[in-house]
Amino acid sequence: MFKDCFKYYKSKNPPPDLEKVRRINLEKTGNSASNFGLNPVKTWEVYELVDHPGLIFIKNPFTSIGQRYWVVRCLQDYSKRPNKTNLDALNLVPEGKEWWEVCQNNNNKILMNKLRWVTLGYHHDWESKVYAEENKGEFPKDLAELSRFIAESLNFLHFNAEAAIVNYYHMDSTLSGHTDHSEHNLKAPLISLSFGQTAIFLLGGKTKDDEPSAMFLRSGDIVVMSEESRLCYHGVPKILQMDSRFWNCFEENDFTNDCKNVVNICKEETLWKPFGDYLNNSRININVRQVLQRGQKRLCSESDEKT
Ligand SMILES: O=C(O)CCC(=O)C(=O)O
Repeated sequence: MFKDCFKYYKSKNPPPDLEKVRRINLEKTGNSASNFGLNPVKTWEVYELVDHPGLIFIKNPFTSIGQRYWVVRCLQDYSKRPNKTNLDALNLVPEGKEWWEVCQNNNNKILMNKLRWVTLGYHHDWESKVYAEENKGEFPKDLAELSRFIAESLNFLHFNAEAAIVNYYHMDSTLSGHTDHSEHNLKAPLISLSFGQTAIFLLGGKTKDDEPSAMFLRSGDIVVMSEESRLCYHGVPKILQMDSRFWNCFEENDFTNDCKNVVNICKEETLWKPFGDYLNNSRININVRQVLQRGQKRLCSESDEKT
């Protein structure tokens, strides 16, 4: 095996496909881990589940301030219109106002607990489970870059974040077993980021008859579903309250980012407090997918199909 591989890369004619070479020195090219609130890639603890090939688990590679950054983005920013949320159908947020702002102004805990999901980029259609070109918003640049950085660090090259579901869980929330199969590109991995309270995550097989494995997803943990596990059943039967507050274990770091106001909130305890209070009883999961095939520019719209 080793010999064959050695020969492959040594060959002059034909030359090897250099895309296959794992880029370990990502810090030296463009974005560095610290731009995303991540610790250096070489310090990451990366595991692949023996019973579930393709299921990659990265044990919290985020710094505390990095965790805070993504939590603030999910609560304060990604929840804003025109992104879609489960609240749209309920008419609870007055026109021209935003959910987080309304909750903070009235200390409205009931409204705060009502946000269950936000969709970004190609919006997930909960009924048809079909993405459409006409049902698409802008995908946040910072989240797209973070996702690409994680994917490339694991040697999944050319990952484009085109759709995401942000799930907001409270202590009694669950997510039933399902597969994520709406994406045209099922070869690209699905990247899942967890913040806040701990989830029990179940990962099964291709059918509901296969017995699932249970694992904890704690704040900062990353799960990548690729290859064989990409189309496996998974769900969240329980959220557990944990004493540890991973987002408060401050270390010295030089976190900077284009979203200066968000970084400022993360560094200033009084500004961070409402976000920390939310997280004490909640979990946030960001689930990022690539929808299109490599080189594909758009989805066929219904009208294209009729012509
Ligand atoms: O919350 C999680 O960890 C899983 C979320 C999920 O499976 C989904 O959004 O499809």
